[in-house]
Amino acid sequence: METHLEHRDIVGVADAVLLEDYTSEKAFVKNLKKRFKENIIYTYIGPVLVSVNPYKNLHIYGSDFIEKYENKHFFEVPPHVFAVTDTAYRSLKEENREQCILISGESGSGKTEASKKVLQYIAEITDHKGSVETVKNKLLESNPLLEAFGNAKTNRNDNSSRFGKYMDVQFDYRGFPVGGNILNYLLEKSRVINQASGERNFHIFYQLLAGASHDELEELHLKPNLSSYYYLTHGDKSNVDNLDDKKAYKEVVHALKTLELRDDERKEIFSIVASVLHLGNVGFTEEEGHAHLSKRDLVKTVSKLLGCSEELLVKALTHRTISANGDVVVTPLNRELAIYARDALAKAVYDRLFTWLVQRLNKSLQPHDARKYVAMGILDIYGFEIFERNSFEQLCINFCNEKLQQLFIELTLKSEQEEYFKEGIEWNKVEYFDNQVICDLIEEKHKGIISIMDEECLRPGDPTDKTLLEKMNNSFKEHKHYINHKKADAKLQKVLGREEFRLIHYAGDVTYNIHGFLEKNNDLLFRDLKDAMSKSHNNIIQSVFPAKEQESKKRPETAITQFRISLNHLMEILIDKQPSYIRCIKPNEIKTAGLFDNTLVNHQVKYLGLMENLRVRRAGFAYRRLFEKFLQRYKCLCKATWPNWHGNVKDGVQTLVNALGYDKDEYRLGKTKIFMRFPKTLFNTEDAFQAKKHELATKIQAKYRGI
Ligand code: AOV
Ligand code: MG
Repeated sequence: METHLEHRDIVGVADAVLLEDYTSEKAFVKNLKKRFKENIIYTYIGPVLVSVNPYKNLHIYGSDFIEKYENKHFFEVPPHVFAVTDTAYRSLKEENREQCILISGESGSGKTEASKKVLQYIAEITDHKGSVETVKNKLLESNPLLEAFGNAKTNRNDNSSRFGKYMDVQFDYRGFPVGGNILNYLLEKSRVINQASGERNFHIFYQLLAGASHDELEELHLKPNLSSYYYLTHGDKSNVDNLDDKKAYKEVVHALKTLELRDDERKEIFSIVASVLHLGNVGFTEEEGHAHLSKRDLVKTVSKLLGCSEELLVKALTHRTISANGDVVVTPLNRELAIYARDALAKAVYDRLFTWLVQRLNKSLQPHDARKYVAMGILDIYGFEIFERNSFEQLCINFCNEKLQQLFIELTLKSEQEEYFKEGIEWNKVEYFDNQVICDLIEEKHKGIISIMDEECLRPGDPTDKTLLEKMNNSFKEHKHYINHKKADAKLQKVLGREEFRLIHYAGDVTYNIHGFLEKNNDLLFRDLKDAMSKSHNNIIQSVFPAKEQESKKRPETAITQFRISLNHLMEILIDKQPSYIRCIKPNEIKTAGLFDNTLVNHQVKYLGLMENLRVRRAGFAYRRLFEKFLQRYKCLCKATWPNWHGNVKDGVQTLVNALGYDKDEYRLGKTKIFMRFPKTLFNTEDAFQAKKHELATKIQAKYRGI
């Protein structure tokens, strides 16, 4: 990709590579701010797009903008997510290269919105008829659908993605989208049963209660009253000002139709959603250490909605069957364990419904024939997050962001290095912070946090969160990125509690509370419940709780190990594709338009490695241009190359730069491209070109007038 140059914005510079003082973070942030104040949210660092969340609707995504970007060279138009998409799309179409658009940034920085713009652009510039149209609608509508089930209001973002998503859009040889495939990563299912203060459960619960008709609700035994449901009352934030749950429900129903889900499937989905709400209200009393259901009627409703036997469900919620050495023992649960079983069921049912939904969408998005297609992948994950209290889920989410940062480092530095190498140009390496050390701390075999956690989960005896933390504290005593409470005291940093540990992530320090780690990682659902579910008449429930699962003797992988495996698989998919990068920045913590918090932005610029990115881009040569393009544009500036150069194109460029008087140190000629070190060199050339163009135009005008 070539460097954005010709377009020099009135406000700030469109490509940070053009900054005079490119090493200064202050100058970089100042440039972003200047542009942000003028509602210009996009800026490049070479080919990387930096986007600052405007927190207001800007009129920059309409059909006028689509037209402005379609089929234009990256450097001929101002920075935009459409320009990045167009470039990737053309490379896919013309060179048949698989693409991926990698979107990163912290929670609330605008990743999901950016991913939607990418898809919107693709949909608008491709064919508008027939089967392609159907595919596009399906692709577009998969978004509100998955957001309804997988997004929620958090304290960082009113529409926060609580799952990771990688979506491939598949194109045929004409460049028309013919299908798609979605991979989903670890849904934050603990949200189903509990939410932090100020947060909500997944959107769909509120949407269903606000949008379903009286009859529909009646059929599901629901009341349109949020406070009736225990699982919705924790966060104490039922209504979000800018979310219209009623309207969203209609969109969900519409999307289900577009994606060709049948009515019976829709009914089963909503039965399951409703069953979770009822399940939350199931209470227990305890007598002599045995749990009893306090509202038996509710279990009847739940079993009806889940299509399973009431008797089996009642038993499974209050008892546990354990088989050991061929003996089968049924023991009653106490109240605490019964509540645990209930919550585990609610989480499992919802989580598996979500995965089922993704698979169902994939079925609907599958191309009609099995030819080989070229794909453009769009990666939109949950961003790095730090809350007041951080738990197992935050560790998973932040680990995922570490992996993505690792990929960014590898691909941006690697591709840059490769280009110099390929073109035979000398290059000195730029130093940067490599977060591999943090990835290792978390995932290294036999030594990392994940290994220790899994070991503790599987250890016979009585492993607890406390023993896990002790082991981690011991193992990582000397590790630079791991702080235990003793180290924290010694360094007089913010004091850590005895249940806490702190990781120095690439994006900031996060204090995790160990409480619940083992349980969440174990992710245990008693077999009695699985058994009851596997015999369900609800087709979805039956398919997501297969009887086979019961038969398997092998212990399933722990939650974090499954996540690690799927992330590493994702990295393998991504590394083979041609990447485009969108780096999202959050301008303030209060979701407000027009407010640019310098400190906050500074911090993100630092950890996203944007300055290193810029330095690498500038260390060698800020600009590069194919010989043909360079010669074509500037040939009028030299008598020998004007109007046409007939020899070898590299010689033509050499002749031209000699005539332009470039200093030896200012440029290099590679094998196919000219590389320039300073912005000024090309600016001067561009200015000379503009002047010449003007002069020629005036001459022509004068000539015509003369006639
Ligand atoms: P995220 O995906 O990066 O966070 P979103 O894309 O959901 O963040 O953006 C958060 C909110 O910011 C959106 O709901 C919009 O209100 C606003 N916003 C973002 N980008 C734009 C834009 N280009 N124009 C206008 N408003 C925008 V998370 O999913 O929490 O990591 O897990
Ligand atoms: Mg998101």
